[in-house]
Amino acid sequence: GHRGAVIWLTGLSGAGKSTLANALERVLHIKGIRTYILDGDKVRDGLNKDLSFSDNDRRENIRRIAEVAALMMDAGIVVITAFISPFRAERQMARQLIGDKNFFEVYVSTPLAQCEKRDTKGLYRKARSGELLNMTGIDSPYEEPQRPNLQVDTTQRTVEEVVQEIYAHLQAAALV
Ligand code: GGZ
Repeated sequence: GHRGAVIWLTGLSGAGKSTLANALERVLHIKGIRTYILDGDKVRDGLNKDLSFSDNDRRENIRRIAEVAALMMDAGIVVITAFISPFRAERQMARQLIGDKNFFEVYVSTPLAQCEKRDTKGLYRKARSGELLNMTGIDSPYEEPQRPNLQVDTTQRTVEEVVQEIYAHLQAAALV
């Protein structure tokens, strides 16, 4: 089989990370590539049940996810992670743990205004009204990647177009 890799999506809540992860997985499956998506819904309800959205718990969240992704990659799986992962230092730590040549960081840079307009889960509204604390982009920081492997914005383009672009870059990097 193919070798493993980690495709690390980072960006605000509502930026489109999970949607892109799922669409990318479909494209990779058609090519016969084994994948696994790690995202908040699965991981924060299970492995990381004990973690909040404080800065320190977000760091621990990402540390554990990076470790799990590294193990799955060693099993030959192409892992797609979809976490806000707001801190540069932890994303850098993940890159080092996984190995630069196996790690592909995609910054899903949909602007806050657009994410807030979508507000799929009503979290931004709650954060604005003070009902929800520590919301990324409102009262909790997001450190933009300075040199991601790829930056994509889903505002002006379809999910399929963006996924084709990601796939082309993964191929160019010999990751898939
Ligand atoms: C950010 C929050 C928060 C706060 C709940 N801040 O859009 P979603 O709902 O489905 O994805 C968000 C998810 C973020 O979890 P992560 O594990 O990706 O975050 S981090 O990498 O920073 O640890 C959002 C929901 O959880 N959510 N409260 N306060 N997002």
